[in-house]
Order: sequence, then structure tokens, then C-alpha cells
Amino acid sequence: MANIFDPVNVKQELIAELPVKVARKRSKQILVNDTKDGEPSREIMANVRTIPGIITMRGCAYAGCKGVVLGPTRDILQIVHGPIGCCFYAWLTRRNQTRPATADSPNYMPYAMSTDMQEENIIFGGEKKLKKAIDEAIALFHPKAIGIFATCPVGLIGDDIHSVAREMEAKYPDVNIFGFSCEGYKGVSQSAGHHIANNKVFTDVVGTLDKKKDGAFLVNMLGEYNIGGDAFELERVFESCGITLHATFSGNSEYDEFASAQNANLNVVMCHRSINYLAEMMDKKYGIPWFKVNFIGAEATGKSMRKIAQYFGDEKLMEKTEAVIAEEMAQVEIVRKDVETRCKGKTAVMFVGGSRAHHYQELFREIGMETVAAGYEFAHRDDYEGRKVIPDIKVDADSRNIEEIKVDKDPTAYRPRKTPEEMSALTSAGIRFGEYEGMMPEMAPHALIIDDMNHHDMEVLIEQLKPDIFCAGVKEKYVVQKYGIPLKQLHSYDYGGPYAGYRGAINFYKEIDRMVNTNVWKLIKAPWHESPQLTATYGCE
Ligand code: CFM
Repeated sequence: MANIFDPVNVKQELIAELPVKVARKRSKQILVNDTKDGEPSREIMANVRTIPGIITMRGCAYAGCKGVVLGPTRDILQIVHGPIGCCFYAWLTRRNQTRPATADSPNYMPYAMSTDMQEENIIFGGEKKLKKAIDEAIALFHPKAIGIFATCPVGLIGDDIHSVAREMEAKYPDVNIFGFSCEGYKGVSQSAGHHIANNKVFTDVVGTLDKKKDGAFLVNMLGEYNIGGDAFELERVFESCGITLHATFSGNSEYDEFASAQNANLNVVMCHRSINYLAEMMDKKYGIPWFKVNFIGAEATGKSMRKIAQYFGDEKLMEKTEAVIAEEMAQVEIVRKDVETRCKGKTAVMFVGGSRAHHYQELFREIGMETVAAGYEFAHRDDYEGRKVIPDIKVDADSRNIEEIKVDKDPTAYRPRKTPEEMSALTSAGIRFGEYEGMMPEMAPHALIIDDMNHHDMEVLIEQLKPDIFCAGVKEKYVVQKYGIPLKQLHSYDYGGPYAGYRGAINFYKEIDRMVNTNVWKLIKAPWHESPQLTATYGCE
């Protein structure tokens, strides 16, 4: 039976011990969900600096650019320009998988390449070392493309990675070399890095190759990163329906697919937080419309596949898609119904990046579990309240930092995929182009929404909400488990996955069933429940 709690009290508890100014700011980032006619009636504060001293879950701009958006591409050789420590997370800790076409096809993902800057480079500059690293990389691998990723000291000492890229490209004209100024401090979180990555991929990669995959229905999937094999499952579903995935940004992808992505007929956006910029720019420059999809949840997968088939409007495709959905759902339902008998009425809380805390609520709903509190690490207001609030979002010093590229129609490559009449017919039929709803309208009215949750919040939530499962990442995992609550990592999926699509849904139901219905958690007593804890007070208000 779900624990009954008063969300207003819990909110008070969350801020009760904070200094006055901090509490004032945090209270704007914590809301009791309240929607009228499906519209959030309150504004949430998001994408603002974390107050120093708070133990945030966030990462940095470099993580968002190198790790998230570019990391899953296998044949762009990626050099981290910085001290070696930054490179640790460049090496597959996110569990993004890939499957090269043949055993000999280039795949640089098992490597972590860095310039390993030393004190000498910080004092005298690191450009020479970077050039040497590029020479060495080309001699060893001769890749089609090289991405250079700047970490904090590079920006601080003023190394110009872009002029190095130009110079080295002149030396090796058959290699596309581009740099990302994604120093960790570039924004308030990894979200800034997403934007930086989108910009460079758009200006330097997309549209540089005129290649087209076979197939009548060519789709790019944006914001799918193949964690735990999600992209493999989605490729299977798309293929069964007869839809060709032209380029995925960037799960299980390769450079040529990015470079020729302008030739697809449609962009579908899965994680809008990390990649909506690219979708928007491709629409303006090449005339490729985009809409939001979600493949987390069996129902959501069906809905998204139908939407794609409807966009193309081909009778045979729509029939085939329906047949695939029916066949897959029959398998899913057997497991879902069984798991639901043991999970119904249990509760989850979910604090993950910028879209999963929303998407995964679907999967829990399918097995009768309610999400009583959720939030993002680094989302913007639109991820909570819907894309329509973007014009009202205040631009501050931190967001002004990131370049907004001005995009016009390409004089030769712009080609509207549909006539204005076709577009308005699709819109009237319910397809909403260039939009997404956000998390709040889909959550229960009493749910708690918390932006940039921290460790203190996490402990209060555990004590007050007593959720049956906590979903977050590795930084939270072991503290939560010591409280006797199972934690499912929704970043790396622990050792599991895929969780997207139909087979993914089945995997997830089984995993959650196993986690919430084992008795082992009741046997755990946290060390701080048995022996006294050290306490301290703030030195200032
Ligand atoms: Fe998008 Fe992601 Fe997410 Fe994200 Fe991430 Fe991730 Fe994430 Mo971790 S791109 S916003 S920056 S769905 S790595 S695959 S799980 S925080 S919720």
C-alpha cells in the first residue's frame, strides 16, 4: 500500500534546515504538482546555478558534450584535450553500446584518448601537444573525423582548439577535424555541453556527405544513445515495420550517417533536452520536420510508431506497423499482467538527467506503480512545463554563454518534406510538430517535482515518502540502499537493459518486480541508524 504523505509538509521539510536565502531559492525549484486543464499552473525554477555547498547530482558541460552527445559515435576519433583525470569518464562508463558493421570497421569507443596535459602545458600552452596528438592519431588510425574536446584548463589558459583544428585539417584534407569548446564551467550543468555539441555537429558535420540509405521511409532518430542496447531494440522494431533509420544521434551510429542526415524525410526526437537544438536547426536549413517520440514503455512505443507511420501516410506501412504492434504487445501483455499483480500500488521516485525522469514514469504506470516524486538534474523549464514556455524563459549570464546559431534555408539543399496542406492535415490529425509536453502535465496533482535534487533532499524523501523504489544514478545508489530501499540506476541501467521498445519493457517489468518484491531490503540497517551521527551547524546564514 502506498505511503500517504502530505506533499506540502514534505516541501517544508526539504527546505527547513537551509539558510534563509538558500531556502528561498530552493523553494522555487520545488513544487507540489498543480495542473489546470492539463497545463501546469505554476512556474518552476530550473537551469540555474547550484548553490555552493549543496551536494548536487549534476555533471559538467564537458560531460554533456563529449560523454553524452558525441560519445556513442564509434568512428569519430575523440581526443580529450586536458589533464588525464577528465578522460576517465570518456571511457564507456555510461554503458553506451555499439555494433560496427564488420569486425574490421573502425570503432574507437573502447579507447579513451587524451592529450594528458601536464603542468608544463598549463604554463606554456598545450596547442603543440594537441597537434602532436592529432598527428599520432592519424598515423595510427587514419579516421574520417576527429573531434577535440576542451576541458576546463584549456579555456583558462586560452589554447585555441579551433585554429588547431583548421591547421590540422589543412595538413590532412581528407580528415574532418573539429573542436568543441565544452570546458566544464561553460554552463550550470551538462546541459550547456549538449547545446555546444549540437551546434558543432550541425555546422561541421551534417550536410557534408551526399549519401542516402535505401528505403522509402527514411527517419533520423535524435536523442537516443544506446544505453544498455536500447538502440538495438529500436532498430529491430523499426526494421520489422519497414522504416529505415537513416542516422541515430548518436546510439550505435557512425560518422557518415551524421554527415548525410540531411537526406532523411523526418526527424523524431526522443530526448529533447539533449538534442532539440539540432532538430530545430535541421528543420530550418533542410526542411525536415520533427516531432517528439518516446520509446520508453510498450504503449508509448506503439504510439510513437503509429505517429511515424501516419506521417508517411502509406497504407501498407500503417498496416504493417499495426501488425507489428499487435504481435509485440501480445508478448508484452503476458509479462505485464503477471508483474502487475505484484507491483500494483507501489510507489517510485525518480531523479535523472533531463528526460528519463519523465519517460520512465510510463513504464512504471504500465505495471500499476505511481511516481510520487520526480525531477531532473539539469532540465530547463520547458522539460517540466512544455516547449511552449520557451519564449518566456529568462536568458541569464549562464545561458547567454552558449552560442545561438542563426540558421537560414539552405539555398540548394532545402526541400520541404510535405506541402503546407499536408502539414496542416497531419496537425489536425493530432501530430504536433516541433513540440513536447513536459513532465508536469502528466504527473498526479499531489506529486512532488524537485529540480536539481541533492543528497539532503534525497534523505528527506526516503524518510517521508518511503518509496518502494528509488531511481537515480551511481552517486545516490549506495546511500539509498543503506536505507533499505532498492535503487535502480536509470543512467547506466546498472548491468541491465535494454529497456526501450517492447523487449525493453519486458526486461524492465521483470527487473522492477525482482527489486521491489525481494525481502532482502528489510534486513538492512544503515550504519547511521545504529551508531550516532556527527552533526554540525552552518557557519553563516
Ligand atoms: Fe537525455 Fe540521456 Fe537524459 Fe541526457 Fe544524461 Fe543519459 Fe540522463 Mo545520464 S541524454 S537528458 S545527459 S536521456 S547520460 S542517456 S541517463 S543524465 S536522463
